[in-house]
Amino acid sequence: MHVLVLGGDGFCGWPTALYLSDRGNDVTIIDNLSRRAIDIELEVESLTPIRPLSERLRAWKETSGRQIEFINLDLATEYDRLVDLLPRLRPDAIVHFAEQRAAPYSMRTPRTKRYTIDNNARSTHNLLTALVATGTDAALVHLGTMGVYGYGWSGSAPIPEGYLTVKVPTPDGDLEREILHPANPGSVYHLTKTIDQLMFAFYAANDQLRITDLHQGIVWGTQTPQTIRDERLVNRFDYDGDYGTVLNRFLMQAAIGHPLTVHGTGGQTRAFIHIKDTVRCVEIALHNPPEAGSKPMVFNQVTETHRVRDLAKLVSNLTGVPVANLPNPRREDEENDLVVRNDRFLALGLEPTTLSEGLLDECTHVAARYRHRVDLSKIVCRSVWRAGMETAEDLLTELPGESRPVAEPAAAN
Ligand code: NAD
Ligand code: USQ
Repeated sequence: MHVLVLGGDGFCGWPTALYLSDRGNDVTIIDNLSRRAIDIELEVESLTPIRPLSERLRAWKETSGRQIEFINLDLATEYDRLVDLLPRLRPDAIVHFAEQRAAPYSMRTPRTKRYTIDNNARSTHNLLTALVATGTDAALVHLGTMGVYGYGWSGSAPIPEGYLTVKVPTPDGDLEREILHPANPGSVYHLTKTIDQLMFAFYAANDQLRITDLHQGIVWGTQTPQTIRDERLVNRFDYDGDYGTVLNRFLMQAAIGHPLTVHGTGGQTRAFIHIKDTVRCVEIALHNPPEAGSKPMVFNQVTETHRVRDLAKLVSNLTGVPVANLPNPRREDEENDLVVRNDRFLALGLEPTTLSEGLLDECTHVAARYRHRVDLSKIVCRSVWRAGMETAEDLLTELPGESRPVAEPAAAN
């Protein structure tokens, strides 16, 4: 297949591009490198020293013998160029990762709220319009989020894969209808993914586009069998308060001896997936597109759920690093349960990689290796959901002398 990977320079997109290339597909990355520009804006860098994209692609050619093409294009603003490109590229499939993906960044300022909506909604809509305008019949796989469902809305009922069957009372009796699960976004970023869902529903019905929406949980881990082949292929590792996600942040914090930054009670339950499974799930979705004319297919791309405080306790027990309960900069339920259906990927052969000490070790070791690159002033989350919300001071101002070894379990606080 010829696969376009939109956002292929990012944390999920880069390992996916390499994996699909390794599996014999022709891959073209489209990316405007905006994520690298946001690093400069926030004055922070990936913990791992990611190389410029041209160097990454050269290294991949040297190690695998395979070529990945790159086109620098802004999906949100360069519609005409996209329309010119699609008939030339003639993709069989498109994977769409190209959005601003950090909830805290999306809540940071009025400018970042507006940027997130503009960038994400326009990128997705430009893509859909361009597919129709050029008659490109490619299967589209989009990376959505578990956060479209929100947390706690369905109580103990398992969250279905995208659709809910409801009864609509009418004077003539109840009508049974299948509807998109009600949207309950918890941030402007999550809101963009709920807007994407509506666009997909419309374009699948009106133009018969074949669309799969992957409602992915929080991705953790760093390396995949492809990115580990050469240091120049190393994947991005975000640890800062805006882009770092919870488990990778805890593993990085453990590696440098920084208290684990639990927001509030840590009673938030979230869904997780390892980066190695992200790339496999995308491949499975690419091979199993919906029929033209059917509604978008939704997969819950998650392998397990965990409560934040349990993750902190696990990492603390493994490393001896204490847990710090900080004021929560977000507006979110302090405690929620989460039960998620993921039958579709399991039925299609996904063998889940679940949290294990080995994988936690691997990630902690990556973090320990690059600990000298950590900027301690970027660790505490300071983007608040409403003006005036309390945040914590920096917990450390100097890097502790030595890397913390991954030790036998010790008591957590
Ligand atoms: P990322 O920020 O590392 O990568 C996104 C890439 O898209 C970047 O390389 C960026 O430069 C590019 N991009 C953004 N806007 C663009 C535009 N207008 N035109 C062209 N390129 C553009 O994010 P990620 O962690 O790799 O996430 C990828 C996708 O997966 C996102 O859509 C995100 O919402 C979704 N997702 C991520 C996670 C996670 O834990 N990382 C979890 C669930 C879903
Ligand atoms: N949290 C902490 N301490 C931290 C960081 C986070 O307690 O140091 C808490 C947050 O308050 C939140 C939970 O951990 O309750 C998850 O936060 P996160 O930053 O790991 O994840 P989130 O903001 O939900 O976003 C990430 C990705 C996003 C993706 C989403 C999947 O950045 O792109 O869509 O995970 S999901 O959460 O399933 O919707």
